[in-house]
Amino acid sequence: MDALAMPPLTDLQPTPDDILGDTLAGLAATPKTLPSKYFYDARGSQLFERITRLPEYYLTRVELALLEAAMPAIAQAVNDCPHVVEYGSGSGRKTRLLLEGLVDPVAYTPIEISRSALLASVERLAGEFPDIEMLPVCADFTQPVPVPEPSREARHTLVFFPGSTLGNFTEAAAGRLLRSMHATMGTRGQALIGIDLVKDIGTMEAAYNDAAGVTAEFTLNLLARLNRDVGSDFDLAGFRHLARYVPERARIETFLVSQRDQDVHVDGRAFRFAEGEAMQVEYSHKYTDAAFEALAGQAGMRVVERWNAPEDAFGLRLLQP
Ligand code: AVJ
Repeated sequence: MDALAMPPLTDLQPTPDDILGDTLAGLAATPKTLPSKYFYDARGSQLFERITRLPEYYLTRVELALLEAAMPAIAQAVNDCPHVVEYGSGSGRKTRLLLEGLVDPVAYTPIEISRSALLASVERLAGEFPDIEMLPVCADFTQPVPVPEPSREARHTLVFFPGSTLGNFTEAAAGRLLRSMHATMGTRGQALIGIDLVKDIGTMEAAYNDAAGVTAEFTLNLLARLNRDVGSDFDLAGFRHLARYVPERARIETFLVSQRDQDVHVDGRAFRFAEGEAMQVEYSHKYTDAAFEALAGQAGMRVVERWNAPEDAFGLRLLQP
């Protein structure tokens, strides 16, 4: 595709100052923590793509099959001529199924923190869907995001939030996010949300502890990314990936565990890690119907349709105000 045909990009990528501020705040907290949104630099997005093809990581495979199987019913339940706004669009593999199946989508706005993943996916989708206006936004969607106006008027907005990305947020943060989606889509809008469902612990833990070690590499890449973007001096060999399911909180909790006593320096400040100290870097919440409905309700929305994969391995929910 030539440069002129490339859709205009709204670039609100996190600045080095944003990343530095979050890093300093997280390292000063007890216990230490770093935000999982910074996993997704160019390399992090590539590693995540590899995760989605691992035998243990059932989420993507099951959701893609569910989306394909349920698409006729989804197209019936979703109002015609929507502006599709996707949060955390990544590689856009699920988007293709959705845009193909919906009735006359007018425009597509992917919101993605990883500029390289966003540009690659939108270039591909623009070639496949020449009649759908592409309005990519590179941004951290936990911050207010201005959603572009399509040139042809859409009848309503469909928020698309697959992948159980919602699970990366604590209950309070997930509530804020759903409320901001509610505001984005307005009173006539709808939201199609993918959620991973509570199941046996072995299956869930294996998905975050793959035998090939790709997930460990993905987690450790956060430190490499910070070293590059905020000038920290994390020693990647000094930390180890740990992911375990905590039933009381219905979530996978992922940590980087310090392998020895060590100091890490950021912006002229030193942060001491003890041997065995666990820094929290990601949550992946798993849902029951009751828990998800309560979350939607707190954000002023209700579940109007639900589709589950075989054995309730994964769910898609359609929400309306
Ligand atoms: C981005 C939410 C789809 O939490 O399952 C995968 C990210 N982290 N393996 C998830 C992730 C480790 C993933 N999502």
